[in-house]
Amino acid sequence: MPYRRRYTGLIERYRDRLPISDDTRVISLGEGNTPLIKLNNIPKDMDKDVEIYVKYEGLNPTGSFKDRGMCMAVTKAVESGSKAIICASTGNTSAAAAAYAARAGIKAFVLIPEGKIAMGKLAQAVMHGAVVIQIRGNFDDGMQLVKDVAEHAPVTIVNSINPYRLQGQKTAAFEIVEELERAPDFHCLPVGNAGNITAHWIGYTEMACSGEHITDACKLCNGHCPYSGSGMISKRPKMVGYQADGSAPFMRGGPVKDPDTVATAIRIGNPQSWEPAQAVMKESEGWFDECSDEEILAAQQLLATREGVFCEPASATSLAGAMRDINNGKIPEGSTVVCTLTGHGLKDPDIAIKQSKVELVPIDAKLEEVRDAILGNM
Ligand code: AN7
Repeated sequence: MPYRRRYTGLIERYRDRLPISDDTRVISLGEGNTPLIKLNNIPKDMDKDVEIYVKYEGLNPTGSFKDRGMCMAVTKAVESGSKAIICASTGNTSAAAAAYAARAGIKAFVLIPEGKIAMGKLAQAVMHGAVVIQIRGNFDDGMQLVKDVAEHAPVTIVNSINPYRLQGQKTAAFEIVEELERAPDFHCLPVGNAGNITAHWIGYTEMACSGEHITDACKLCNGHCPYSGSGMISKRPKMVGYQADGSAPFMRGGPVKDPDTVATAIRIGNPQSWEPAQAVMKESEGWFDECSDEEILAAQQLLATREGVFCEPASATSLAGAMRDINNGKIPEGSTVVCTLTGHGLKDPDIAIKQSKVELVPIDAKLEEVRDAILGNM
């Protein structure tokens, strides 16, 4: 048997491309290495000649892409001697922060908007022993409070304003390039704070880097440009960011006061990575657009019923937008498209059940009744 190294997470995998030293204690749960699934049925249904892949980030240890960033943020927090981390969150960041803090043996404080967080995410934060602080306010209020309180208490912020978060998250782009042996033509993501779309651009840019700082966004790599001189890819993708229409500050040209959407993960009105995301769009020649809640839920259901992939509502925004732009020709036929599915469908079971048309009426536990139930639905 050939010796194969056990996969132990993205920090070990990409150690030479991350700000990690030999004696750093790595806090990992085996994050990364997620499947890039080629859609079989949806492109056929659309009658379009496009290759659509979904990067299923819901298969990370806590069920979202946040684990990529959180392993780096917590590893660096522990390295610097921090005993506590803090974040504001629409749910997934708090779940990841809680889990990685538990793993590291430090404390996690999480600020969440009252009543607007999916049940699975709340369960995770509670289960991992985080101190959960519910505020009468939204994510944006929580983010401001976190910034303020961090000046008065010995806590490390692990929201994506922590630069190590984006360093971890850039590795998703590495994995995609390694699998496709090139960059896709278009990379579509749901956008909230715009940290993840920025992180992907850093990743692609490092892979395209031929030794010089070629662009403004490229400088975001902070000198961690291991591909320097190699130029693994010759072309970077156009980055496309989709927001929920009730929560679309990038489409309105500035912060939105009372953001609202069924996709609670991206219910964010004042994106923390505003400037970098604008640079990403300019450099990649990509664009922002918005999707309605109906489009988002329809795409979520389509993925589940036609492809067997269950993602949370916010995640489906990437496919909802991509399908519209494929249909209207903005994404032309012949393109290779990657849509990031940021979180697992099990995060938000309430939404799934609520939109389901299946009637859960019990029948008698008798052969005839079960047989009729089957034959009546063939
Ligand atoms: C499933 O957990 O901001 O554009 O506090 O959970 O990088 O903010 C979540 C964001 C997309 C948006 N999809 O990513 C939080 C939080 C899912 C998410 C996003 C989030 P960014």
